[in-house]
Amino acid sequence: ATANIGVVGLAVMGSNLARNLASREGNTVAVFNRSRSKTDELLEAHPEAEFVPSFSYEDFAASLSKPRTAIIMVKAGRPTDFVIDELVKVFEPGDIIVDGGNALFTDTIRREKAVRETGINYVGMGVSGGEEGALLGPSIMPGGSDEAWATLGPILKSIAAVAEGEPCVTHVGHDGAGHFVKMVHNGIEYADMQLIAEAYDLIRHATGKTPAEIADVFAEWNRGELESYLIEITAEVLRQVDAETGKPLVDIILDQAGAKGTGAWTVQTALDLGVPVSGIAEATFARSLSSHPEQREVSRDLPGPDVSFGVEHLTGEDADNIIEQVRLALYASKIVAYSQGFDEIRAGAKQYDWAIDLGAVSKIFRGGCIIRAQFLNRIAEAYDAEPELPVLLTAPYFVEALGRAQSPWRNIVSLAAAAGIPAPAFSSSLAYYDGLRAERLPAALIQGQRDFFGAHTYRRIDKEGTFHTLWSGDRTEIEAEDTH
Ligand code: NBP
Repeated sequence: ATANIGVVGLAVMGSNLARNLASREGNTVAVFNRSRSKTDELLEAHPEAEFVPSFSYEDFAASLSKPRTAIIMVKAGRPTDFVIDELVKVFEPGDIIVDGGNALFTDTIRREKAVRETGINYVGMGVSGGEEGALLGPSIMPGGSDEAWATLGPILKSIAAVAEGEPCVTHVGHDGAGHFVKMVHNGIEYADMQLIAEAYDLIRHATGKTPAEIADVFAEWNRGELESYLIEITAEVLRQVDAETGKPLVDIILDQAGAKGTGAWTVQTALDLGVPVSGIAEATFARSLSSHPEQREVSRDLPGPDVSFGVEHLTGEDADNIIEQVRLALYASKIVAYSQGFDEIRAGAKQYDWAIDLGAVSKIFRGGCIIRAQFLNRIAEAYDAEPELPVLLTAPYFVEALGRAQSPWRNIVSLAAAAGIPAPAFSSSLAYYDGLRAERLPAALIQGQRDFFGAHTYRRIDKEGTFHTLWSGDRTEIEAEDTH
């Protein structure tokens, strides 16, 4: 046994993670892949890394020192179960199996329970940052037991991204907590990307600027409070020219957005938890809408507004002014999206009994991952000041930013509606914000309707108890059993 850590699955993520591990002092990395070719390719391409290759699960286990620690990086779903079954056969109590794939957190809860019965530790671990992150330093979200974290923690700290001197890894909570947080990270990523896309679309329609000119706008924004990886790469994508046609690449790419499912998981889970992540939901649905060409085709001639941007583009100061308004609307909507995402993490922690430190989570999002941004420092500060903060966007810093953005935010949402430009994430964020602020909501009327047709009862603002109006009788009110 010569290796202190192993990786199973040597496709792009696994091989990059293995190289990252091997590049750190003190690590010797055992590697294994189902089909031999990937292992051979990795060894050939990277002779500088001292890997310990194996070609069977038995040899792989024998190559690891105890407690054996192996990170699985295979296709999420059944392949992961298959590899776990094989590792359980060759590992011993006290060893650690880590799943670094994008597992659904409920699968992780199930697997942890089953593996724990063998005495082997099981850790579901979220890894964000794509291929580059895996190689150079991802943001890592491990769940699992404290015992496993004691062995795993130092290894993960050595390979994680570093933000402001701190490694982007924390022990999120037990069993599925890490994969839960990774899931919500991806949901927030969907919302952030959609908001950026809407901002681009609005600027283009309003000013007629070219993608390359709008790239300059995003590059400028990246020097301010919006500074983030996603804003940075947006500028890069908008600047790209298609080699074949000479046109902006963004105009050549088919406008149908794909998805691998983590956004949908975030929304489905939020529905189960009763958490309104409307920004993430709109972003997920916007991708779905884009990917129905047959529906879009038959809808193209539906009536639209008489006036629209594009007839006369704004120029000069007017253009600068609208761009600044879009920037503020984007920032405000982004605050809402992140607030909703952290709300889901809080609700998940409560439901599944995880002790998740939201401040620590926001800190590990500062580097390595796709949503990495300056902004995460503000979130960390908010939770440091008040760990039990019920709504993130009520933290003083965000209140100030939302105050600054008020009229531009409203103006941009109205302009988009008037011009017939879809801005679902911008407008739903504003609606959520106004819903939170409202002194009274029409939910009272809904309770009345529910009581009318289903005797679902209601509570009153002026006294304790549960009530029902005899709608089909003499319409007097009676005290009732609470049936929600
Ligand atoms: P893939 O998701 O494409 O999976 C390919 C790997 O799974 C290969 O090593 C393949 O072995 C192995 N595999 C399969 Br398929 N079935 C297997 C089985 N029954 N037994 C053993 N191995 C099996 O790889 P990836 O894109 O590197 O992603 C790995 C994981 O990381 C996924 O869960 C993914 O969701 C997650 N992730 C990806 C990213 C990203 O940016 N790509 C980011 C974060 C997380 P073979 O060579 O023998 O076919």
